[in-house]
Amino acid sequence: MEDRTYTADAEPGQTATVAGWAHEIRDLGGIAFLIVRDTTGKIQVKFEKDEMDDDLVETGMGVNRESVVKVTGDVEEEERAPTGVEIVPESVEVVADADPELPLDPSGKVDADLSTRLDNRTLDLRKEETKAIFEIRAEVLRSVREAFRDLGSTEINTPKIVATGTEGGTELFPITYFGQEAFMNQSPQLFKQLMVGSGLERVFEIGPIFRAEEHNTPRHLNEATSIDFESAFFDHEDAMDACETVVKAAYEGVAENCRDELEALGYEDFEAPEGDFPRLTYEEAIERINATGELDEQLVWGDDLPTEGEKALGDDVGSHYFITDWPSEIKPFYIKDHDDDEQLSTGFDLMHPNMELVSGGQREHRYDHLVEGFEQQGLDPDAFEYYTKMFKYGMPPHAGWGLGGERLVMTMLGLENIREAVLFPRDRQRLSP
Ligand code: AMO
Repeated sequence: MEDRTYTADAEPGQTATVAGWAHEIRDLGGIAFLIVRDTTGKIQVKFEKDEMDDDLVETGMGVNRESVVKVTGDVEEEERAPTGVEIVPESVEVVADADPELPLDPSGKVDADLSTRLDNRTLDLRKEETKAIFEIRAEVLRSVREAFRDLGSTEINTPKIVATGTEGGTELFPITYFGQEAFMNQSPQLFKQLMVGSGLERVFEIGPIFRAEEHNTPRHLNEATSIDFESAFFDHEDAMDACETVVKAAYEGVAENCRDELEALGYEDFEAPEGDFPRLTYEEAIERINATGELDEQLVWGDDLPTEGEKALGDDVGSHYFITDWPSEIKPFYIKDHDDDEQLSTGFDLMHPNMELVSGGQREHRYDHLVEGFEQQGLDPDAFEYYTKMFKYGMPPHAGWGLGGERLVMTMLGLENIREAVLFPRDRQRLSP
């Protein structure tokens, strides 16, 4: 729009046109205020009824809240105005009227439950705090991309419609692809691995993953954003180093570039995690969980860590930490075992004290071992020939990981529900909007 001034840029002495939403209308008798809100903030528009044209006052006062308005007038200094300036209007135009019955109140005075908020995201993101979450999410993705580029990796995009799954057969969403059965992809795992054997060597991808998980929890989505990394000539230790760098970069980017958003969310002392993330072996992890006495039954080697166990350990460690050296039997076929102990895998998880953020590991790059791994996991290697075949033509040792984008934002901001970090979440109940 021509000649539009953002509310944050309106300077005293200027004649400006601001455009935005009617945030509030306050009629105090002889004087009245219309607060106009745009993406940069709010500005007060003052109506002195005796001194102004009746039509102008009527238009200004008759605006329904949340209508889109355009106001032109002189910007003046006014100490008592919330931002220290106000507009004395020459013209007020209602550009798009809003129904007086709003499904939720963007001024935040009336609370709305999460479901109502998700049904009305447009209005929900007019609230400063909700908008702040998505500005921060965008900054997380920006800084993560930059960190990946600094690590010398190339961004790739791999197919989301696939013929076979990788992370487990029950969690796939089937679709029909020109009369043939296909699936929504659960992870770019196999494709990113194929690219480390290409001339690219080190790659990353930020994209959707689809999981037909039945459970409906505050930290699971059926469509999530996976931040994936994979590098040739990396072992699991190198992959953990890269993971630590990228997670810290996300925090540092937010601390540096999202001060207003953090303030809107009430964070006074947001800090990026310092020091190295501790690396505990799986064995140490189960011992420490058992020692907390929080579980009814003691964990034994080979058990997956239950949510309460992760929580007890997280409280005990108190920072981000890795769990390494998992039993091979509970890690997927593509994870390589330690050379000197095939019961022990190079798989690792990065944990936030409250939940798992990342899974990764060094990969099995030897063709024979890989095909064997498929068979052991009950998968038909022939269905994955497009993948296994490339391991016959010079596949370097490699390692990588996948980080849940929403979980990163959720844990960073202490959100109670992962859905708060997704514009339009997909879960058991929610397929629209
Ligand atoms: P995994 O299945 O552990 O590993 O997924 C990696 C990370 O993605 C996030 N995540 C989810 N977030 C929200 N809702 C879900 N349903 C969901 N599923 C996963 C989690 C999790 O830690 N191919 C491997 C990664 C690798 O080895 O490179 C994989 O997909 O934060």
